[in-house]
Amino acid sequence: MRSPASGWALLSVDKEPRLKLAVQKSGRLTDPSLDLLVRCGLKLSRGKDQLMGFGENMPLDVLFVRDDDIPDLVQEDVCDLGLVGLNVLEERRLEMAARGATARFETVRDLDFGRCRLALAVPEGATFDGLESLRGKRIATTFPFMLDQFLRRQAIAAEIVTLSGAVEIAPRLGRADLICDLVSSGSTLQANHLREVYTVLESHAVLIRTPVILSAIKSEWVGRLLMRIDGVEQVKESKYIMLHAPRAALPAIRKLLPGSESPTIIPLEGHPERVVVHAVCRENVFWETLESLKKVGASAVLVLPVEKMLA
Ligand code: PRT
Ligand code: ZN
Repeated sequence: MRSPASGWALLSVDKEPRLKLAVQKSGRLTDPSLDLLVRCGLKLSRGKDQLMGFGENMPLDVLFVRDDDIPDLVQEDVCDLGLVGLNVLEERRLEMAARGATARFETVRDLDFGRCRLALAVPEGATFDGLESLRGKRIATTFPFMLDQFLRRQAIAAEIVTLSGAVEIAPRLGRADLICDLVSSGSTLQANHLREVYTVLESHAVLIRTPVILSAIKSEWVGRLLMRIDGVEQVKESKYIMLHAPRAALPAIRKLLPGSESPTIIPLEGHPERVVVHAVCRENVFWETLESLKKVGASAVLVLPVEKMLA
């Protein structure tokens, strides 16, 4: 953990009302964060040092940093916005609270990427009969503050072994009885003969903002960015579906279209008993759905991805 305050302050002195958004420089959140920004219409050119990306078509620059630095960069108003994992935010918030300080970053959007969970995992052969089994055990983690809060809430006395990485090998090295670490696919646990037994926190990426009141121009751009993010998040799984169907089959078809509100029904020229249906489905449309649609009389079924949506 580095304190960004003095070094980064130099970057915030320019007079141009350009937004600064902190993004992880190199890690699991980098590609999905940049992908989100591209979908929001941002064209970014990156300098040679790759520390900063310049928004060519929006007054928004991206600062590439370690994810652990993002909460402080934002709450110290060096950056206006930041994209970071909820797990990093929560740990920082609790760490500050332990020192009697209050975190000042504000969460503005929960995002649909960076999904993982902070979970307890025990060696494969070990017995686990619920949280009572944790009593008196040594638990290795890189998130001591979240683990401490969890143990206190459960009124369980256990020893927290704080590590800076490679938590999954701690039980094998005899440094801990079990671990509390981030899990996504579970393959790291499996490879290390560990069994996931309890979720402490469900995490995902979040967009945070500075507590400071922004200038009118910056505020307007934050508003526009949020609206675009909402549009991108809305259409992620959405599909545009078009089909022909007997008018009589419309109630059955409506039931089959996943997450669609009010489909558009258009008469089919020369076929009074048949109609064209256009609908936006907010969920993915699987082959099984298409087969069921065919069974109730649909034909000429087309499924298209939705790129943008503005409510
Ligand atoms: O260098 P920097 O400090 O910026 O990066 P970092 O190494 O601290 O973070 P990084 O890139 O590993 O993760 C960034 C963020 O991605 C995390 O803070 C989480 O919010 C999110 N995230 C999502 C994950 C995972 N999934 C994840 N699986 N972060 C870490 N892991 C690790 C986990 O610690 C374990 O080692 O992946 C391993 C388990 O993965 P599975 O798929 O085998 O279960
Ligand atoms: Zn990190």
